[in-house]
Amino acid sequence: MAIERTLSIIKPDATKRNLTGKINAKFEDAGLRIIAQKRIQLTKEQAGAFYAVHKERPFFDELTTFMASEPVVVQVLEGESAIAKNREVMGATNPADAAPGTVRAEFAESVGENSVHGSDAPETAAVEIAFFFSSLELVG
Ligand code: DAT
Ligand code: MG
Repeated sequence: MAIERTLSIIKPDATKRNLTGKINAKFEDAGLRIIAQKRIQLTKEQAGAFYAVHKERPFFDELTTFMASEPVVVQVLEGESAIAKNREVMGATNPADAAPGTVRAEFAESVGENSVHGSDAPETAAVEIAFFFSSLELVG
């Protein structure tokens, strides 16, 4: 067990429905601390760079168009086992499979418009945090 940092994104379907506060409450209730946060509008190119790992997937165009469709809130969450804990709070990628009480079970609209992103491993968390934040913006 260790204190970790993970990159979270509150996606366009959720910012559009004014759900940022409700989602943040779930993170904080789970013991995750929001140590950096900003609201930004991604271009389709920036969304593509962030999700480059998925560029060969059939849903890549849909995903990047969606991520650039409305503002997103990017944030860094810190806490004990923050990467796995955040994935637990998020729930499964497809909201139909997400456990009750998770962000995706409560708020996601579909597998594509699923309200939140969370890093999946320490290596990807480091790269994804650096994609959006400088070290001076991380106030733990
Ligand atoms: P996660 O966001 O749970 O880490 P992922 O990394 O497999 O899931 O996929 C990244 C995003 O791509 C996911 O949040 C929504 C979109 N996506 C994944 N599978 C999809 C599908 N079958 N159809 C449409 N969008 C999909
Ligand atoms: Mg993923």
